[in-house]
Amino acid sequence: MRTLTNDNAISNDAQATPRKPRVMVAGEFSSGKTKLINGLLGETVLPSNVTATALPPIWLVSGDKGLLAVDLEGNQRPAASLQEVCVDDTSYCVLSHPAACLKQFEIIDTPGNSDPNIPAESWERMLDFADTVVWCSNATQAWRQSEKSVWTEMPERLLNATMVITHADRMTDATSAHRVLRRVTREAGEFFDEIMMASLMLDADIARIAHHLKTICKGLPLSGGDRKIDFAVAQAITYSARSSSRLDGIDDLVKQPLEGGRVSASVTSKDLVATPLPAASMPDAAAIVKPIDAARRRVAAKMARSMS
Ligand SMILES: Nc1nc2c(ncn2[C@@H]2O[C@H](COP(=O)(O)OP(=O)(O)OP(=O)(O)O)[C@@H](O)[C@H]2O)c(=O)[nH]1
Ligand SMILES: [Mg+2]
Repeated sequence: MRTLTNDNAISNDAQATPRKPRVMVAGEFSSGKTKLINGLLGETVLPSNVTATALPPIWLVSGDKGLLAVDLEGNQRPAASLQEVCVDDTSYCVLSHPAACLKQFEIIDTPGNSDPNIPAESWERMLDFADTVVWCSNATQAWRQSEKSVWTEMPERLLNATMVITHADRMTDATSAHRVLRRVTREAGEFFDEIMMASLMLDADIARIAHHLKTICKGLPLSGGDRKIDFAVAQAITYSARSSSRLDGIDDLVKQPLEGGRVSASVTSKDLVATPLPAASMPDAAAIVKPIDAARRRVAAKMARSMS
């Protein structure tokens, strides 16, 4: 084990610079949370499509590659790989990585809120740390009742959230995609500042989401609770080209270019109103953005004032 150099703003150093914004990625089981995060990181850092074994929440911070596990009492210990982490007695893992986006904001990957293998408490406990939430919902069954139940209980300070309707490439045509988008905007609009539809198989859609996150993180009130992480105990990680198990995760770093999807399906709500779309193709336009309503702006401004 070696001590990691760490440019993570959450550090043991009380004199450290103000911490970075934290984006928690949550949503239904298998909705694409981890796929989105790997896309933002630019490589397959986390194991996606893990069905056999559950993983605890994973908090990604900027720094040399390293991993530690935090137990339910808050004790930290080094971990060599995600494979050795037991979900039952781990509150969350902290994984440091030099990806560019982590220099601007931290990301918290969470188990699916509807995952039958993991209690809801496992992801809900991470809400306290989050400054904003990206909620992934699969376009083929977007905004289920279980999602609405979660959001009706969401703390007010996190109603600055973004919804990403994933699997847009599974939509058969533009008309169906727009129908889903309109319905979700109507039914879930009150909970989200922005609603985007995207195929996570497309670099362009990932780039659009990354741009959106960088933009919102610039003025984001840091309302999440504090947490000091002692990186001196983190286990340094060596990337290997091959993995002995698909749960190795960060040891399983075969660089994978994002696959191409059939359809690019990020569109703006403005497009929906103003631009008739050719029935057979999707526009390669900016993400769907629901205008932030004035009340939300007031809450955000109030929070910013109270934090300063
Ligand atoms: N076609 C398509 N497949 C996607 C998309 N997003 C995710 N997937 C696939 O959906 C599966 C589940 O993705 P994950 O990223 O593991 O989903 P998750 O939300 O992290 O799942 P849990 O952590 O198990 O709840 C994987 O096989 C992904 O490759 C998308 O936009 N389009
Ligand atoms: Mg996942």
